Formats: sequence, C-alpha cells, structure tokens
Amino acid sequence: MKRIILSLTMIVAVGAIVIASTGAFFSDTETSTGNTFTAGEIDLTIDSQQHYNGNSCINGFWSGSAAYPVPGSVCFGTWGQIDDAQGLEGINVTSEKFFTFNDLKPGDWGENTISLHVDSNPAWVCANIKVKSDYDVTCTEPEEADDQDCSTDLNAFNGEIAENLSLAWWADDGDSVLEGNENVFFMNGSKLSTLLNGGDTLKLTLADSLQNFFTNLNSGPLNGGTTYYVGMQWCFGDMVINGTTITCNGAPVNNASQSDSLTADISFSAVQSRNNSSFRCKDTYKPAI
Ligand SMILES: [Ca+2]
Ligand SMILES: [Ca+2]
Ligand SMILES: [Ca+2]
Ligand SMILES: [Ca+2]
Repeated sequence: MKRIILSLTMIVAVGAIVIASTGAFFSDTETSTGNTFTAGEIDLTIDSQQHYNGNSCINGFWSGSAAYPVPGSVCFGTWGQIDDAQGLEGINVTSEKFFTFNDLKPGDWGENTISLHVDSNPAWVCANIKVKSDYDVTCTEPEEADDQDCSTDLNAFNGEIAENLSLAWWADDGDSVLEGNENVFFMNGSKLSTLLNGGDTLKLTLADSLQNFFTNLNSGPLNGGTTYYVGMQWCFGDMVINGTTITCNGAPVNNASQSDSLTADISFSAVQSRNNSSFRCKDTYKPAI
C-alpha cells in the first residue's frame, strides 16, 4: 500500500514537469520609439488693479473724483502680469508692490483686485503675508500722549498700524465689487494684528486638498488656464461688511499710529495637484465655515 502511494506521487511529479515544459513563451515585439518626458508647467502669474478711496490707478496715474489720492498724481499699484513664482516655499521678491502708501489717514480705504493665473496645469495655491516691520518711526508730541511705548527702533514691532488696519478678501469675479455670491475670507473686516495672532506671518489657503476659497470652501485645485480674482480690501480703521456694503470708520484710530509704518511681503505660490492629492497649505488662519 505504501509503495503504491509513492508511485502515484512520482507520476504526479513527472506529470507536472511535462506540463511545465509545454508552457512555451509566445513572443512578439512592438517597439514604441521616440518616447519623451517633458515636464509640465506650474507657472503662476499675477496682476493687480488698485483702488484707493474710490479712485483708480490707471496707467500709472490716479483717476477719479475723490480728492485724495490726488487725481493725476502717480500711482504704482496697478500692474500687468508678474511671473516670478518660485514654488511653494519660495518668497517672491518683485519690484512691484500691491500697496505703497506713505500718507495714510484714519478712514482711508482701498482695494486691490489681483488676478491669479496658473498656466495649463491644475494647482494648489496658497497665500502668505509676512510682516517685515511695524514700528513707530518717529514719536510726535500728540502720538506720545496716546502711545506710551513709542520708540524709533525699527525692530521694536510696537507700531500701531497692524492693530488699526482692517482687511477683507473675497473671491471676486474681476469687477472689483463685492457681490452676494462671492465668498468673503475675513468676516467683518478683521484687524491685521488679530489675524497675525501674535506672530508676524499670516498664511492662507486659496485652494488645497481640504478647502477652496473660490468654490465656497469645497476642496479642489485651481484649474489651469483659468483666471481667478481676489478682491483685497483694506481700511485704516474699523471695517464693517453689511451684506455686500463695506464701510470704513476711522474714528477709533487715535494719534498712537501717527507717522508709524508697516511693511509686509505678500506672496502667492502654486504647486502641482496631480500626484499630490493630500497637499495642505500651512495656513495660520481658517475662514469660518
Ligand atoms: Ca509714530
Ligand atoms: Ca507704539
Ligand atoms: Ca465682484
Ligand atoms: Ca505709534
């Protein structure tokens, strides 16, 4: 009985070998020539159209009916497409400025409409505001009455601009006017100092894997070849957004901010979304949902 079983085992083994030897490798060759790997582009371009107290910066000069900024005087906040994105961690250093104001008065307000355009490929887009200085510059006599710690130290970070500068950003359609269907980032005109929350950098998500500013907070990248607009409104004082009406009240701004100065770098960065599905901007501020 034991022998028979051994014989069967051997037969099976031999059979297996026979089967294997009949498994010929059919073959054929198709040749694909000229394969190329060309890197796609993530190329962010930005432009800016500036408004100040209702006047518009057009072709380098202020235009409009407001007395200040003086119509016909030079302006710098409207410029064409700037193409210098350095990638997500890069800092854009450009000669173009969104804001260059040297005679702010309480109650002044303005708006820059910026356009963002990512060339051909969908991309995640983040924004970054980094305050470089915020100081008292000089200490005038009326200023010292309201500003006990006034100093001329550039590195003191004790100026009073950030705590009086209100901001509102919205996903504009390009007409520079806030409308009912346009998502507002900073509700009720938050003060810059509040948004900074003790730090010097405000990081914002325009589009990442969890939220998209332009589609009412649903996630998804910005499409390639499409222009997106952001309305960036500011007010030197208290900003109130009532529906789509934005008002600026300069009354609460006292003499503590006289002659003070704040400088900041504002950058936008884009990064590919393909094969990068879980990307997050490192935001320090999230809009209320
Ligand atoms: Ca000052
Ligand atoms: Ca101060
Ligand atoms: Ca609009
Ligand atoms: Ca001051």
